Amino acid sequence: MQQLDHRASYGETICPYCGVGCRLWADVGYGKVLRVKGAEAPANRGGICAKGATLDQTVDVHDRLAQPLMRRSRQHELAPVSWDAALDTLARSLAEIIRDHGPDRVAFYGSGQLDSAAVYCAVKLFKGRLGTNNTDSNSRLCMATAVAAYRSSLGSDGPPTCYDDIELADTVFIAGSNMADAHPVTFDRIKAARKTNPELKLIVADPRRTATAEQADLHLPVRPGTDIALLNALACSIWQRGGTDESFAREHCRGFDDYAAALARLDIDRLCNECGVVRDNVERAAEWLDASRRWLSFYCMGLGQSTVGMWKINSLINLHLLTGSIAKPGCGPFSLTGQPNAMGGREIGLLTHQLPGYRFVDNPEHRAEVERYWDAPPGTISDKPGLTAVEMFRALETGRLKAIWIAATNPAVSLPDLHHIRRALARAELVVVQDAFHPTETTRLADIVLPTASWAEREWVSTNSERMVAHSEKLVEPPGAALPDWQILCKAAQRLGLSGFDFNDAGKVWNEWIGLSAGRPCDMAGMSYARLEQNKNFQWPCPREDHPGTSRLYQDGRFAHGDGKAVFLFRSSLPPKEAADHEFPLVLTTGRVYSHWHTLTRTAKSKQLWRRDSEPFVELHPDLAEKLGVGDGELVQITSRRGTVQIKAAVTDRVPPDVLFLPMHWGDQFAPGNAANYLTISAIGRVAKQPELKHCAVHVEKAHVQPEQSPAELLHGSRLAPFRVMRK
Ligand SMILES: Nc1nc2c(c(=O)[nH]1)N[C@H]1C(S)=C(S)[C@@H](COP(=O)(O)OP(=O)(O)OC[C@H]3O[C@@H](n4cnc5c(=O)[nH]c(N)nc54)[C@H](O)[C@@H]3O)O[C@H]1N2
Ligand SMILES: Nc1nc2c(c(=O)[nH]1)N[C@H]1C(S)=C(S)[C@@H](COP(=O)(O)OP(=O)(O)OC[C@H]3O[C@@H](n4cnc5c(=O)[nH]c(N)nc54)[C@H](O)[C@@H]3O)O[C@H]1N2
Ligand code: SF4
Ligand SMILES: [Mo]
Repeated sequence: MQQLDHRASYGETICPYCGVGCRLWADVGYGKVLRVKGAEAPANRGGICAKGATLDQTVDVHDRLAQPLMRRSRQHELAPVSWDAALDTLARSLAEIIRDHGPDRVAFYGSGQLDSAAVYCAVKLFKGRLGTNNTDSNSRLCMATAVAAYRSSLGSDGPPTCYDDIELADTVFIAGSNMADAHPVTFDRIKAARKTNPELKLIVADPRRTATAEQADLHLPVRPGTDIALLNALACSIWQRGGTDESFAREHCRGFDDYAAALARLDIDRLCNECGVVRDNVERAAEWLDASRRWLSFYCMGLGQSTVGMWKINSLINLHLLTGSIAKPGCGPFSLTGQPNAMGGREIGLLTHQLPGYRFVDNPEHRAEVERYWDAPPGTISDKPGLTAVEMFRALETGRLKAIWIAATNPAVSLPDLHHIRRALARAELVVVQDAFHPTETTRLADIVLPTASWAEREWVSTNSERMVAHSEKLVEPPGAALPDWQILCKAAQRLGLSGFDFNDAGKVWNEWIGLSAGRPCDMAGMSYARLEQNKNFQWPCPREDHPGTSRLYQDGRFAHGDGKAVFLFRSSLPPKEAADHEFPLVLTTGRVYSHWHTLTRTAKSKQLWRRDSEPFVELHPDLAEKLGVGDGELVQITSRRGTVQIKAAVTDRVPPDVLFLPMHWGDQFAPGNAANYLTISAIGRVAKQPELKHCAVHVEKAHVQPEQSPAELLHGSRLAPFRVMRK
């Protein structure tokens, strides 16, 4: 950080919100963050969105957690305690459960918002010391399908592309992503590229006419859950019109003949019928992709949050392999990472089946390598993949799992089927929550709450959507006794009597981790902490201290499978787990708005953001509104097989008549009892185990009961309303 005078200074950090990973300049004075602006950096070139620009309003706020909290029993309220008391109880309870029932009765549920040092300490503690792979993160709700698809199609996780590909592409295909709202600075870059190059075509596949779709040359309003049909129709049309790059498909890929044979059996009209997109538009999109020398695809939760999300993404990658539009500048599949360090979690192994450096728990050599590195006796790391996010909560409800340690995520808002999540947390013997704020929907249900230093209050390292690893400075002191996440994990490990956690700064943790990345696909051995601090960012792989980093993967035409080939994986359509029917005739899809971040613990603090979107709403089509006798702004009651909520109608023809869109942001604190996830289904996919947050069946009617308080009163009044569903 640069000192300007004795009170004022200025520093640089990465934005703690989305995976674009914008670098920000912050003015600091009197120990506070005063102002935030976009910095000149590869990810954002000075750009910033409204969430980033209002970050200063989220730091020094009334509900920052400054001390550990604990309750004596479930009948008592949470009360402040010392770190000693909190860590003693935590360590004693965990040790007892492990002694009596074995390590697989405890779990760590983290997040893509933990920095890399914290992820490393959590993985080392749970997998490498306690011996349980019940070590997952909210990336399971988010990027797990992308991870599984990259691995199966290309041989390893990791987007092969970079932001510089945007200006080099002839066509950009955005599938299941509302970039304009969710990754705005990258979308701005696409808009700017189109100004400079009016020939650059934009295709958007989304059931809704989003702010992103509105900018498109061609919007494909795919019926929710039917992307495989759309993507296969595109493949078939490209193949029929001779757009296949056969030499690439044969030389660099496996499975082309089988794939082509599968395409030959397809009937484009039938597929168009299934996905609800008119054939002319499918043909037009195919023609553009075929005519492009280089095309780039962006995708996010519209593909990923599905029980066949991995298959949807395999189908998209097939299109790149078919046209040879991959492993070259301006080309390739580009997953938009949701959270600021979800990539870091993937690299370091915060998914139940992974170990640091894209190693896997079911691989004996990988386990042995990591055990050696950690001085752990052979056999310490379990060979069984652990419970994933949704499975953890099911296991808590059934009693198979007894303790859960939750960090940097708010599952009492963000997991599907919230009535079930609340039952699960009520049944747990021990719930530890590590957060920067209190109360949140989840801290309220905890036995022990651990206060963390949040953005600006600690230095940290994160990896963004384009594999760019970046260092952030500490700008201000954390409140009270709050500590960085990695330090809390180390202190708890030491209380448990475990070795290997005596790091005295974040740099030491980082330098230990990158040793494990050496020689792996995400090689960061050349990014020592000192080098990162000085040069700010590098893209992996970066194997040596004199290596500049790597902007694109597979440029030599060798993919990460053992034989160097990518794989065509033809996937047939499979319907979502819960189809609309006579009882629940409409489809509910959920997602984000521009102005808010997830469960509102931060963006609700900003007056500007709150003014823009202060209340939850549900988008429904004018024809449906008319049928229900509901006007814009009137309350509707939406019911699924799991719950019912009351929300104001936003009548708009941006959604089709049989689809409702409900933002995920408002939980019980801001809309008691009316969170989107009271309705959603917890069905998960077979391989990636990602829940189907984008699709469930609902019934809707005009609401006849008015709520007692509006969400705005709840926020700006001094008292927060009690939850409707209390723990037992
Ligand atoms: N403002 C803001 N930005 C964020 C976040 C935030 O909370 N707020 N969160 C970050 C995180 S963690 C994530 S994961 C990303 C998410 O970023 P996105 O995935 O872009 O955002 P969502 O709104 O969840 O969903 C995107 C779109 O998927 C569409 N969709 C629904 N069903 C289908 C389908 O079956 N097929 C297709 N093709 N599309 C479908 C929805 O209509 C929606 O417009 O955003 C990141 N950025
Ligand atoms: N219906 C529906 N549900 C969804 C989605 C959807 O599209 N639809 N999307 C899913 C996706 S993709 C995601 S990523 C999840 C996101 O869901 P969550 O991860 O639950 O959302 P956040 O509000 O980001 O939760 C982060 C928590 O960490 C706290 N926090 C902030 N800074 C720090 C810190 O430095 N350290 C610690 N320890 N805590 C901190 C915040 O106060 C907050 O409580 O939601 C998922 N749920
Ligand atoms: S685009 Fe994403 S990373 Fe950039 S300022 Fe906005 S929220 Fe932050
Ligand atoms: Mo996400």
